[in-house]
Amino acid sequence: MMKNVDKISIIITVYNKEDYVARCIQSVLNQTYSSIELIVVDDGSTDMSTSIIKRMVDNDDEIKTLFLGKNQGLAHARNEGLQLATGEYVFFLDADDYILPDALSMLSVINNVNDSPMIALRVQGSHRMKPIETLNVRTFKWKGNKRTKMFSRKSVASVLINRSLLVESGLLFDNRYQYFADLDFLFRIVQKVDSIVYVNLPLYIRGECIDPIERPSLSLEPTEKHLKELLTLMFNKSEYHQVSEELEEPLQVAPINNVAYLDRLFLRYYFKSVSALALEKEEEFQRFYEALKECLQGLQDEHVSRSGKIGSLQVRAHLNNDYVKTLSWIKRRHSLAGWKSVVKTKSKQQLFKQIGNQIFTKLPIKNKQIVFESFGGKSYSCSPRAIYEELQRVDPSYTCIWAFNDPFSKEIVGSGKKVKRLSLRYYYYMATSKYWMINARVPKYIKKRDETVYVQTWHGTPLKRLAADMKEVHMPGTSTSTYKKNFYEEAQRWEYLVSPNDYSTEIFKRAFHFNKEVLDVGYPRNDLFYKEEINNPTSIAKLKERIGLPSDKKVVLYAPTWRDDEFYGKGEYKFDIKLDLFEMKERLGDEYVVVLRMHYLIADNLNVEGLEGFAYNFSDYDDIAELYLVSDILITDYSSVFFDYANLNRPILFYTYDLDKYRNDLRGFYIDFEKEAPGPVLMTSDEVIETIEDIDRVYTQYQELVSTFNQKFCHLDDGFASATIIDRVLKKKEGSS
Ligand code: C2G
Repeated sequence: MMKNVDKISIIITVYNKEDYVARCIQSVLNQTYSSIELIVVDDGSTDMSTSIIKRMVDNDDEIKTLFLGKNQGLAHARNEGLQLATGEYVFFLDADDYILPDALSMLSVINNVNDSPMIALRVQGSHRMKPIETLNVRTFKWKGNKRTKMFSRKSVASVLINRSLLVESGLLFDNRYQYFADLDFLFRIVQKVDSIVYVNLPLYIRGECIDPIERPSLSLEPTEKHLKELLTLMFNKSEYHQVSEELEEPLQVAPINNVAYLDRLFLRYYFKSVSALALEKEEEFQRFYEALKECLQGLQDEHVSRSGKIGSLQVRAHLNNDYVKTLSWIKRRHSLAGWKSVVKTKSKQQLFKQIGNQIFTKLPIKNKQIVFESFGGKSYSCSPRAIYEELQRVDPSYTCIWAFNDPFSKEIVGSGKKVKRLSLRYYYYMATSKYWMINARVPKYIKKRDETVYVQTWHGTPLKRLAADMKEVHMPGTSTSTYKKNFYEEAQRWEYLVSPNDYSTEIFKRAFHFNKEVLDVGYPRNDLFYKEEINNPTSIAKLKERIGLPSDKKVVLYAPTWRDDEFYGKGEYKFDIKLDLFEMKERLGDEYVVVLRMHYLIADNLNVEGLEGFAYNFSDYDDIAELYLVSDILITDYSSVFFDYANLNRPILFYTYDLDKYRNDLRGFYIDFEKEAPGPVLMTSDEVIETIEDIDRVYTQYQELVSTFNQKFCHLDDGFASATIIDRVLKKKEGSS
């Protein structure tokens, strides 16, 4: 019976959670429910967690803390916390999670909750937070076999448990488990309760794992780490049958089919994670082969027979100890799953993917064939273009393929072929080309063969934090850990990574976890600035005329970046121009025109009505490098464009109206922006206009900063980056193949 005066012991277990633990403890301190006993168990943290805990509890006698000298595992830490608990209820809270301020007081007034010995709260990922509809609180009573719903999260955190249940039965967490200690505990405890109340209110918030590579949460650890424990669970299966005779007053509970649940869980694991292990790390699979067989022997037939035809054949081969056949069924199941999804989804894309990955990748690879792609097929631009054009000049014998979303609208020079990205032909070229020269990520569903040499040119010197260096990711449709894990896996596919300067090399290696060959040769896309035949007043004047800009006006290029948290959907971002273009026209229009260049992720169509002859929308123009050449001044914000533009030694203004938010909440920066920016950092449209009116004087003031900046960021750019990359990648490889 939970009454609103019952004391709740909240047990927070912490191991190396310096990024989250303060938020977690604070969420308990903020509770509006009054009768709380907070217990913090620090399981031998070696990071700042210990000092953060000490600072937060700071001589508060009400808070119980336990600092275990060395890390002894979650089960042990939870047990230690239980020893200190005196409340009617215990509630486990993991240090990377937190609860909303009214979580416990709300529970105490919800009807159904009152008579339940176990109360489970709905858990919500912090990146999916929606406002809470308190009026529509729904509770469900899980009785009988419905109690197995309790297992789905495999965690005891977020559940209130009547402590007398634990005291009477002496139930503790089993130290042998690191990953499955909670599940083992739940298997045992659900046998001791008639029903569990589930409160469908997202009061328990699961924090995101912000470093899934170096410090993964338990669930993100690789299969081989979990597997040993899952096998132990399976070998102890008989223990989960026993109903609670050790209770003083045994409860009248209907038997619960823990074993069936465990068998199903095991099979799911066997067909998914274990099969993936067999395909990716066969030696690990071999190591567990015998133990897996023993577990399969203990399964009830009905579960196996529900595994589909090939699944059953795989199990049979495994039971017959036929390793070769088992592996071959795993491979067939894997390939068949792809074809099945083609049939199921009836999607052309799925079909192309399947033909590409399963068939084309078995064709011979063509050593003199290269796929080029920029910004996911959006443009003919950036470093892939520069390398391509140089290759056309020095060795046109290569077959070059350009991937575009809309190939008909693109014009390329030389003998390259255009192909529609994600078409069947595209999959063919991706599968059979020896080289990929690409400036952004390639979706992981496009298989890369071991023989393919993937040259990642990337697309900018980083100012804003990248990949693993970002804290929480605020982009739509992804969680922090998925984003970073995908990024990590992508970067592991690169054979070469192009770097524009030493500063980027250091960051790239760390943020991408990249330890293959860095081509630290400067940016191919900047080569043109150093080519006299391109970067001279006559050629620039011609270019200006060709693209439709008035020859008698100077050009201000406005090229801002995108905002992670302002979007319509995945990959489609909003941008609201905060420059007062009408005022600009009024004050600068006699001397200047403005070229507006939105970032390639911006989906908004710019409206330049009323600004004809002054503001030109060049957002769809292929290569920004040419816009750099024709412009006299650059206005940007946090975009990497200024690192490239700096090569031209022309004035750069930073219009950073949301600097604090962008730097502190959204991304974080690598440099002391205000100190190192090679131009004035401006907050209002008015300041931007005033600065342009006085540009010569302002630019002179920045000369010293500009030169320091250029030494640091443009020191490798010399006009030969493309040629060097061709030599280092193609010529070397050509020689050895
Ligand atoms: N770009 C552009 N027009 C803009 C902004 C950017 O053409 N208005 C191009 C430039 O080539 C720029 C590149 O896109 O260098 C990357 O843009 P950023 O604004 O720097 O942002 P992002 O795509 O997030 O890449 O290491 C660099 C980072 O990854 C940034």
